[in-house]
Amino acid sequence: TWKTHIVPEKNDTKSIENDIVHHTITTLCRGVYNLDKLAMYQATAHSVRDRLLEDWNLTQEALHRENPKRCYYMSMEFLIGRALDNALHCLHVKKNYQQSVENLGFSLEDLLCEEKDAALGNGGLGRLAACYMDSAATQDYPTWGYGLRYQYGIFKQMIKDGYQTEMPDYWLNFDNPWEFPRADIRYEVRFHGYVATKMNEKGESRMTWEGGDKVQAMAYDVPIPGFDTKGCGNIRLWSSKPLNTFDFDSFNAGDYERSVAEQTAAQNLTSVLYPNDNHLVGKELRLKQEYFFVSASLQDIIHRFKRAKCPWKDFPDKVAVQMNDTHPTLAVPELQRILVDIEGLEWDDAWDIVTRTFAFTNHTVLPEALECWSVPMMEKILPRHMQIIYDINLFFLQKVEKVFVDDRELLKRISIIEEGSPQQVRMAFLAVVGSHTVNGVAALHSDLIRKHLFNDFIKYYGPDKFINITNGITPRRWLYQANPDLRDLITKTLGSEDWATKLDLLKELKRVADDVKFQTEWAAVKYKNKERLALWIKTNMGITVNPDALFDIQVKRIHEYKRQYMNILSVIYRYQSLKKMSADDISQQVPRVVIFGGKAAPGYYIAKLVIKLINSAAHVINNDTSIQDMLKVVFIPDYNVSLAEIIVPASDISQHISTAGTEASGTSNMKFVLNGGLILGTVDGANIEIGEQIGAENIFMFGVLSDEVEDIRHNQKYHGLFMDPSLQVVLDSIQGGQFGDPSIFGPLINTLTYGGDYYLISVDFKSYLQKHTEVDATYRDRKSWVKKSIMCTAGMGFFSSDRAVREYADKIWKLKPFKVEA
Ligand code: DL6
Repeated sequence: TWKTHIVPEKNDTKSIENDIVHHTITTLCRGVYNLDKLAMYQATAHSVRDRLLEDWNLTQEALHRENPKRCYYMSMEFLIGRALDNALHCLHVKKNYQQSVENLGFSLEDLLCEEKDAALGNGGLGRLAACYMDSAATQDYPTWGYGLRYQYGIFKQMIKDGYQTEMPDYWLNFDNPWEFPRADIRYEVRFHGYVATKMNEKGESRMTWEGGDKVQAMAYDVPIPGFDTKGCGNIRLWSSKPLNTFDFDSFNAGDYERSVAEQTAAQNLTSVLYPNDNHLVGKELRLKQEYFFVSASLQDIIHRFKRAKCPWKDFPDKVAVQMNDTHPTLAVPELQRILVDIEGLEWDDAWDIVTRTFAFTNHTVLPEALECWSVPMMEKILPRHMQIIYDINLFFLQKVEKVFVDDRELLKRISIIEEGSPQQVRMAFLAVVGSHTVNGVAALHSDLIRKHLFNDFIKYYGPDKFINITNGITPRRWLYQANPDLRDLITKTLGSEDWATKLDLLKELKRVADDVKFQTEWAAVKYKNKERLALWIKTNMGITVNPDALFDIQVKRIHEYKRQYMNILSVIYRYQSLKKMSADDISQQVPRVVIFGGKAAPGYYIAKLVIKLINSAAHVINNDTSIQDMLKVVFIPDYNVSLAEIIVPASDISQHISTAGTEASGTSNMKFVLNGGLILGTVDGANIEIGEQIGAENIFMFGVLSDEVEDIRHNQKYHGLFMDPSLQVVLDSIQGGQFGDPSIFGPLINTLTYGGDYYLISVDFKSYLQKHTEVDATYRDRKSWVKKSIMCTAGMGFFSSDRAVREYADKIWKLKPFKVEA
């Protein structure tokens, strides 16, 4: 068949070389005389992509033919990272590619570094979406992701004079081999305009949304290879384009600028990812992005549904939509609008379809992250949706009122519309009312949203609508790919690679956790990973760190609730303690390298000051020879997915120290433990379940519990703070100018002193320091430490995103795997 002519069949090194050369000449129009690493990366990537295409086409054809129920994962963020290495592993062709590329005079590892990260996300939420796409593809679930193709991903972070500065991340500078533009898949999306009434074909009166401005959404497909399967998933990203209209009147009148203005505005819609993690900004452009995204995605889903000519009532049997946080919630009124206004269904029938289709994942309890949109803004941009939201709310409140007669306060609390000036639409409430199932992302988090955020809804709906699905991570990227030496050791020990898709098999490692030879091999792998990171730090930052030291890592978005501030305060405390010791005593200490990384939202002043304090402390500490290199501090700039792949395998301990009850789950905690890193953490998010799985003796936990937090805050407010003396000394040293101009850090220190210490650093500081002492003592006993490290990895089966996706498929989507045969 013609298929075999276009898809490379052979994966021997000679065929691979031929394919790479072929792409060099035909795709890139280059010859050997001007072939640099970037061009070689592109030619190699194209040749790998060819090999993926067969699976992609097979999968999509089979889905089209058999038309099983599908799930659509709607997410404004997909933090995918690099694709080439991942694809090579999924296709099991990495070794041969290594050889072929070498035969052509390059090193594959060098080429992998040429790829820019697809950084279309801020942090945990976006990376989770990427892990779930990997697991859905690997387990043959017919699942597509829908998102936006931002031209600028999360900004590049640079550190200048200790401060964060931001540079745009224009990741599409060069040809992107990992996306397929679908110029033929375009939908129109409307904004503004007005609502009118008209008669439909059946003679019924229907609302219609008219006028306004329209833009076009064009599809780009990003194939998501499954591991060990012919199945290949897809993320469809929308890019905004101007409609093919051009204001010739303005042009002819000489107003060229105005005639292109609309075109430019349309294009700008999907230009930039909002760089806020766990924080709402409420900008009009963001609201437009959200509607653009759900409108295009639903048009596409409905187009596919209609091809099979099923009746509308079957829609929820063919389509499950998961809303990744509230960002896609406008899909609820949008589907209702399409069904009632355009398809002519009755309101109740349409609403039944809507609520059997959608499910909603909540990822945060932080008030500043809960999306609310002002009613006037919504009325201006989406006038018909605002009416529909009012109606959804009215019918919902009427039902609630029937059960809770005369409970005015309850109605006010539970209303989708928050009274105020202006009124606001509470998107989380709209998502709850429009969904059949709502889930939190770790056991504690799900309990908290049941008890607080959604408590009134449980009174009305009962508890069953609100479930927990603890997050997971893909073991393919986060161990198999990122930690090749550990991968090989595990595979050798367990006798096969099956653990990569059945992560529970890791528990077999417990058998050898006491085996001295195995421990030695395990420790050697960790050491090598630490050397790899030390080399990166030396090469890129010029700082020498000793791989024999304890590597203590905190990498994540910089946020007050994540308490990087508490970490650096404890580092300063350690430094001061060293300064008080004799040279002999210093030499007896456990050497530490404390590594930070993470971006602060550009407008988040306090978080940016934390970065400055870390860098100022690092400067003083790293240049103080009197402490004999017993402490080093490193702030790795521009933390991203591909850096995480180097950092995570190198940790001895990592910190996940959010104020109890604030971190919904965390997923980097899972990545570190999977790679044999111990955890120093609070009783928060998924830390708790990690402790349960790996054993309390293998995790260092400290701090107040989530149900104590409110009382403590209340006490602090009325009785003032108690500043632990150890903390006071540290604050005094900053205020005394030991780390540069103290006036810089005034606002940061005030968050503790005058600001009421909302995140309870002063409360947890003492137990935090005690745990650090315990960590040092445990690290001295190398044998016991290595055993703990093995037990960490061995206990992580539960945290595979394969398990999490299976839970979504069984409990929410009612979705079966759909195996594609070769
Ligand atoms: O569920 C993924 C991830 C959790 O692991 C983090 O704990 C949580 O902070 C994060 N939530 C968000 C919420 N953003 N918004 N909106 O990013 O989700």
